[in-house]
Amino acid sequence: MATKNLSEYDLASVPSASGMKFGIVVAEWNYEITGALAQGAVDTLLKHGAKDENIVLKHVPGSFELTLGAQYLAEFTKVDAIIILGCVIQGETRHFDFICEGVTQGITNLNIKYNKPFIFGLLTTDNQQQALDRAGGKLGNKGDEAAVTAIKMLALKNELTT
Ligand code: DLZ
Repeated sequence: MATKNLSEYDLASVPSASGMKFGIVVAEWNYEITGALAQGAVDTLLKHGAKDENIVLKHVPGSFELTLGAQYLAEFTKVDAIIILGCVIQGETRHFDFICEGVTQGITNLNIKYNKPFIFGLLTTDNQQQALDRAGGKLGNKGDEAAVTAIKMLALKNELTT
C-alpha cells in the first residue's frame, strides 16, 4: 500500500496566486474531514500569495449539494476558480455510488459550462481512517492539493489568454 504523502509538491513550481480570486465550497457532512480539507486549501492559497479577501468560502449540507453550491459561486460571485471539497464514505447501501457519480458528472459539466476551473476535492473512501489519512494525516491533505491545482489551472488560463 502506498505510504507516500500525496500533498508533497515542488513549492517552486507553483505560480503566484496574487490577484487570483477563489471560491471554496465545503460539504458539512463528515465535517471532521471536510473542515480539515478546507483549512488546508485556505492555508495553501494564502501561502502562495492569495489575499484573504479574495477567498470566498461557503458551506453546503452534503456532497450531493456541492455541484449546485459551486454553480452558485460561479453565478453570483466574481471568483476565477472554485475548489470543491467533500467526503463520501462507503456505507452499506449504494448511496455512495450515486453521490459520487452525481458529483463527478456535475463538476465535469461545470468546468465545461463556465470555462473556469472547478477543482475536484471529493474524498471517496471505504472508511473514515482512509479519509483522515488524506485530510491532514499520513497521506497529506487533499485540500492543499486542490488549492495548488486551482492556482495552476488559473495560471495556465492566464498564460493562454494574456
Ligand atoms: C445522505 C448522505 C450519506 C448517507 N452519506 C454522505 C456522505 O458520506 N458524505 C456526504 O457528503 N453526504 C452524505 N449524505 C448526504 C448527501 O450528500 C445529501 O446531502 C443528501 O442526500 C440530501 O440531498
